[in-house]
Amino acid sequence: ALTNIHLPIGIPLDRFIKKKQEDFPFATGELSQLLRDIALASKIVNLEIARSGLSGLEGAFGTQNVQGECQQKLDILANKCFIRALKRGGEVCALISEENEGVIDLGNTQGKYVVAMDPLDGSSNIDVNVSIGTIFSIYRRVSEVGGPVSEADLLQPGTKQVAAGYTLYGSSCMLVYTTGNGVNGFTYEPSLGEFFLSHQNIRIPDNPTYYSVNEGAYRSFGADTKAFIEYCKDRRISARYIGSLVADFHRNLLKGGIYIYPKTAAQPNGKLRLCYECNALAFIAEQAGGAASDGMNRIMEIGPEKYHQRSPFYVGTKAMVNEACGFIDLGMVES
Ligand code: P6P
Repeated sequence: ALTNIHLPIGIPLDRFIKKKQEDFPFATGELSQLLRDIALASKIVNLEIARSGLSGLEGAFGTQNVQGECQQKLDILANKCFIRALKRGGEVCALISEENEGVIDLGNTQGKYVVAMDPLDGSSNIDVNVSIGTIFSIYRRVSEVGGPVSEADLLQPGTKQVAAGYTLYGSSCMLVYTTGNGVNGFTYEPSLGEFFLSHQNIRIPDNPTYYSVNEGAYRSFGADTKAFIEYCKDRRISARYIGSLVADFHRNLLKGGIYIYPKTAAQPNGKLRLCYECNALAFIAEQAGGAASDGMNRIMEIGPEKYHQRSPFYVGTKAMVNEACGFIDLGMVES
């Protein structure tokens, strides 16, 4: 009878990273260390979010970030957490963040990697207890190890990502990432202080379960996006929009669906950021069998020109992304 006792806890993240490292014969362990640094910062941010209602960390800090967005206290805390963890870990020489205008040089001249990240996305949802997330992309630096960091290090196309992922601070805290060999999800167990494998080799379902778009902006959408939304309604596809990209993306990744943030007259390039929001989720989506487009091009093939450039974003179940972009290909523009 003992044989049919199922051990509830999967393998810890550290052991999984080590095991996966063996998939890369030339791996020297730096990327593994980098992923552990991100997991550490995620645990700290998770703790601060969970108790922000009690610690006075809710609400605005009173400053604006480079985007002119009012910074929440937790945005700044998360940014500092990740910067400190990556600086101390030593593997990352530089990073860009939604919260900072230019490249942040961490002084790790021997670091082989650079990171693009949104330390806390969806932060308008913090004070109302809605899930929020961290999004990160990891690249190998193109400049000489030991030399100065270059702009080119942080303006690489998404196809050059060596790893990417997100932490979702939700009803449970999950870390989901890929190193180009599939997507795996880890659930945090606070009492043990560890992430454990809970969603092995995630594949995005083909069935079109959800469509996620802010229909409050419907009037400002192009005819193509309107046509796709009508197409979803005709097929009785359920609408789900949390207004927190990581949460909307994660639900669609597990259940099947599409997330759309289209261009509008007011935002001709959409709202989301190519380098530290779209590329990471595009990598995850593709590794899980899905797709990611700006409506015309594969997200990961766009060559970034600016750290904070925006992109229209269609991501999720491949057939849905193709249908949504297909409307655009048909050139269904406003008559
Ligand atoms: P809107 C949050 O600010 C965010 O960057 C994403 O997390 C979210 O999906 C989107 O913006 C929501 O934007 O314009 O629909 O409120």
